[in-house]
Amino acid sequence: MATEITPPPINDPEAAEAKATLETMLKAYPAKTARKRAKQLLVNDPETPPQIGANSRTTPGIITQRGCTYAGCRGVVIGPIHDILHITHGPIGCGYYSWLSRRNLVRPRHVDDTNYLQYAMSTDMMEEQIIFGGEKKLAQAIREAYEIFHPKAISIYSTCPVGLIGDDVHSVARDMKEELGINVFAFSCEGYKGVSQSAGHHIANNGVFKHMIGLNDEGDKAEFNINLLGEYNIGGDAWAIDDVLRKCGIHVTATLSGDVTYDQVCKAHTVDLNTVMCHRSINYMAEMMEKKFGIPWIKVNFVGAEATAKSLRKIAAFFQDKKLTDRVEEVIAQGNAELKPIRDEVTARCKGKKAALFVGGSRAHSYQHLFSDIGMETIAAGYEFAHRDDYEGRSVLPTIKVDADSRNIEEITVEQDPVRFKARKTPEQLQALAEEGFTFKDYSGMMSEMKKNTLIIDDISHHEIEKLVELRKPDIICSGIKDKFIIEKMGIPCKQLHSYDYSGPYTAFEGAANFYREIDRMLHTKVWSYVVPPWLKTAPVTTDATPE
Ligand code: CFM
Repeated sequence: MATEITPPPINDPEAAEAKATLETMLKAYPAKTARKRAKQLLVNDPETPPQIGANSRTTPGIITQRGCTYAGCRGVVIGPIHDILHITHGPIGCGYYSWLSRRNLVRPRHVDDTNYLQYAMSTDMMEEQIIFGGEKKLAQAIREAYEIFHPKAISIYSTCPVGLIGDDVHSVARDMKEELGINVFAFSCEGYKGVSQSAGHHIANNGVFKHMIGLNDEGDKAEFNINLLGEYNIGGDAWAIDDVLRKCGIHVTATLSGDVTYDQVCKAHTVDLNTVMCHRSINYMAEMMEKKFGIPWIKVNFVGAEATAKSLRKIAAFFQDKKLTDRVEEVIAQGNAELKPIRDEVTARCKGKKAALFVGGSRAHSYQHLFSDIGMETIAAGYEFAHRDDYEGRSVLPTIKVDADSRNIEEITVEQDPVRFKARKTPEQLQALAEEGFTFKDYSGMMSEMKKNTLIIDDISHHEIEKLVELRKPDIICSGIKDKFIIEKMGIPCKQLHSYDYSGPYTAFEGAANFYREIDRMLHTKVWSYVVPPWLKTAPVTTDATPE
């Protein structure tokens, strides 16, 4: 029996088709699983976004794209800070699989700059530590790492067994901080701690805020001084954004955490505005910095030409400075002029083609802008681990139920700093901004920017991807390494939107040009015509073929 997805559409064949696709996907599941999945498979309505069952546990047995809490903390948010040592406390596998697997690029500023990102450090827990405890081995590893590298700071990450046996990583960090005289801090980011890597982002935000933000009050001297939060420099994205901001005269003190140093993070609280790229991974930090130091935040997006222009204009509007506004307009005009011939050429070939995007907690939304730039429509999209607000918009935040899995993650209490809190705008300035229609924290989520009756699929499974390809035949799918080759064996190109398949950057005007060309190339290479998808193969499969 098919599970009910949405109320039956009245005289809307498009909605009926969308609903039928989702029902076909659900048919293979046992009734209980289908009921749960039905809350995560929706037909979109941009006017009144339907409620989605996001950030819930994946049913065991379903092949998910998700990662673990340790990955979100160590790998995503803190790992890219390149001049502190990152030590994984756990068996060697966790350290090994988080070694250089994310393309958060770094380039040294000076010849004597430190970059530890090519190292994988682990306490290499063995049976003995699992039985008798691993705190001594951890302390020893910290000492050893310090003696070899003399870093400015050391960060420790707990893996699953550490939480199970109860090692107190925080007290080890405190002792070592005292012994070595450098900043040492730890994260209880055991893989099982939350339903996905999203919990690790939250834990990381708390730790960065507690142990790094605010340590150095000597800020950079710049007229228009901002941070770029939630930008990790995958394939050089942060560099492309920084280039365009620099042309406008906007200074970035810290990018959290793409190509960033420990010192930059320590003075991040001195800026006047926080701009947030990836809302999912860093919204906690933006909120905490506002509360403690008075830094307001706005959502930005530098993926796509229109989005880049809109974000630059919004930053300029915040500073209420004519000079800056003029320069921003010049940069936008120049960027668009350079981009236009490429965009036109690619649009002529790609217009009308269909994309589907399943990635992370941010890009499934932002990359739709790049596709619409070249006349392509996104027919289905979904996040791996985002929450309801990333789909439905921040206005639903008060209605999100806190379940046992979210209660597991510490909510730190942040208070206004009695000395360092400084309102960045006077009430009059805020009034003027409001009159111009300027809004802070205005993230409206993915659904309101997608067409009516498009498919929204949260935490998509391999089975559902196969059905999507079979039934809706997208011309390209953006996803990750776990799906890439399954999709390509079905004759559909798959662009990896986590790692960018060795290329990038894809942000700002420069990145847009790169992406248009890449999609054009992938769509039009002849190789896909040689692939026969499994459902069109008629030859019987035999297992006893005699070799010639
Ligand atoms: Fe934010 Fe990211 Fe993403 Fe993310 Fe990620 Fe990533 Fe991502 Mo892979 S922080 S939510 S946990 S934009 S690693 S740089 S590509 S899943 S969509």
